[in-house]
Amino acid sequence: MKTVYTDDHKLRNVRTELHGGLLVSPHECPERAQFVLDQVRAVRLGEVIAPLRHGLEPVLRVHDTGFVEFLGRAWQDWSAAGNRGEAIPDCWPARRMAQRRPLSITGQLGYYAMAGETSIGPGTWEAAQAAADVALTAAAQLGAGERSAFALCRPPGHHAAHDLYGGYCFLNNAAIAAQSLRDRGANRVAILDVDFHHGNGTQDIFYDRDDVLFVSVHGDPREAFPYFSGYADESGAGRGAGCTLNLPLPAGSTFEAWSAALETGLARVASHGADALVVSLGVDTYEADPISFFKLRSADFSTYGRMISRLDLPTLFVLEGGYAVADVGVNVVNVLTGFEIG
Ligand code: 5XA
Ligand code: ZN
Repeated sequence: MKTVYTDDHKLRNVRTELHGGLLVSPHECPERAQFVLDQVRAVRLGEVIAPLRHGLEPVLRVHDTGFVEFLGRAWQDWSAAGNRGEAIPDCWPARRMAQRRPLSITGQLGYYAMAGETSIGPGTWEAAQAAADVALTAAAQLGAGERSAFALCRPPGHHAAHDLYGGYCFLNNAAIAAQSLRDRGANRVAILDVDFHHGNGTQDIFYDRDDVLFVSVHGDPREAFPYFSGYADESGAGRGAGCTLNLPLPAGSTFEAWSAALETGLARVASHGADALVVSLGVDTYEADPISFFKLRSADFSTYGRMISRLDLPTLFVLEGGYAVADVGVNVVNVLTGFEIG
């Protein structure tokens, strides 16, 4: 399996994350990608190739133009306004407030943010663009006849909605890639999100569509971020009715419960009749992950890689979360090698 990777992810290296009432060193840090890359090389997964630049056109197939323009200038506007720290919002358009984009950059951060932990710094936008390019280049590998490809990208993407950032995500790499597969001729695409957190952004982007199925196994949003998305009764709307499947699980869930939910999700993917599968590959389901509450062990990641492989679909893996930094590489690559062994 080829891996698409660029050092440009290091351009996002913010100092702060709002966590537990403190500004801490971000869980989503450059070392994560380095551990994954090291493990890709250690097991000789396959060639590591650089992404091609795709520009903004494929990004704008799933994201709002005003949102993308905001991301492109947020850091400059924030600095020019005289702020000395990294850019974080402090006010949101909550219930019964005006849903209007303010002129103030601080107001715009609140307008476009779905969460407050995600600081914007110098290089955030450039890294987000590079991550989208990684996902698009990996998707093109499937178009070129590869059975699978791995987009080793950060920042992650699955919380980024049509016009929202947050949860460490800016551009939705998996959604951009899925749309590109559709635009390259796939009639139906399925997205399987195995990250611990619900992929609210991916769900949002495809919620009323029947050509892109979204299936997610995640921590019950009554107890887990993103709290306001990922309930079992969210199942799609309009033409997309029945094309979203949420499988929330309680705190402490082990691989037994998790893999049973995955089987349900895989059966739904199979019945969708997809031409290609995109896996939002977060490994924060790991028992030692610092911000999650499932109990998967490293060997379980190989097992479920094999389970996904049985769908026998061209499959694109896109890196999402996973923060037990030293183990993140082993767990990600266990999924990929499990998939390859089949
Ligand atoms: O998959 N999403 C994440 O891992 C980010 C969670 C952010 C929690 N504040
Ligand atoms: Zn996550």
